[in-house]
Amino acid sequence: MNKYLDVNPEVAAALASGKPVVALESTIISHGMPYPQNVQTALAVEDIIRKNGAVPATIAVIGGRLKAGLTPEEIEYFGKKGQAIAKASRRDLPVLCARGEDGATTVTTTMIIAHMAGIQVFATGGIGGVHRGAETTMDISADLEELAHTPVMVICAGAKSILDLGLTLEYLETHGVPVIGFGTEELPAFYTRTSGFRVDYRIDTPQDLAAAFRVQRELGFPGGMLVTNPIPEEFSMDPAVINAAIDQAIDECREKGIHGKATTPFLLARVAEITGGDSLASNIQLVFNNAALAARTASALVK
Ligand code: PSU
Ligand code: MN
Repeated sequence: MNKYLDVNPEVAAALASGKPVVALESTIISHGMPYPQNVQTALAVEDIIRKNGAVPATIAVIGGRLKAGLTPEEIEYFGKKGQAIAKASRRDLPVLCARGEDGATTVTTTMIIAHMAGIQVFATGGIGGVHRGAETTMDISADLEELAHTPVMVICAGAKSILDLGLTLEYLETHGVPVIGFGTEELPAFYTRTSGFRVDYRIDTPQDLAAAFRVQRELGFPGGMLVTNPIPEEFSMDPAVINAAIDQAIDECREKGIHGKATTPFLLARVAEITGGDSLASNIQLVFNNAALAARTASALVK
């Protein structure tokens, strides 16, 4: 086991006895939603994973330790500190660990720590990707690179159209990452079930997701798999409303000259503000939906 890793006892016991475990990220708590809904959602997601037969492992960096499995108190701490916690991507881990600091794990670092702990399935809301205008800014999320290298299945609701979804799919294709639609042929766009872009494969059951992931391991391929699970119909948003909010947020981001790791948190917060509680309610529901699918898939994988 890695000397910087702490696996929470319940998670360690589940892994040792071959029980299903689902990883969860902490940037969605600190940077993805406002307090207190972020904490309520994170705790509710853990409950949903348990009700669907798996053990949750929320992942974060605390005092320079890589944590697989947080206590409710630690989740509250991340939620309350919010954006004051450093957003930790792959490049941040060496210095954060050396200094004994805290970090909120993105999809990238959650995959890294999940893999170190032996967790294969990870549920979240949306992933990072190729930003609009990346032809000139070169802003491409490290999440895509991690999917190419680290063998974890990431179950999300697609990506928000704060990104260039077409270029994001091109990048994933180049790097050999299978993009699966759960019950759909189309890439979902987080708040909406459709995007106009097709996924590589449609898979309809957790058992078939588990089978494809198992073969990826047996082939000896290093990378992960991206499962995109559309938001339930009743919570999906009007594309016109959400796209107008996203366009406005991107304009403001450019005017303010925001760049680098601050871009995604700024866009997420502005879209949530512009659309009010509606987008937050949708965001929470799609995370619940992904957590349930992840728990069922992790269960199928250990069978
Ligand atoms: N997209 C969302 N919600 C999120 C994020 C992205 O819809 O919470 C977070 C995730 O933690 C993701 C990170 O891994 O932002 C990507 O940041 P960047 O674009 O800076 O790589
Ligand atoms: Mn970026």
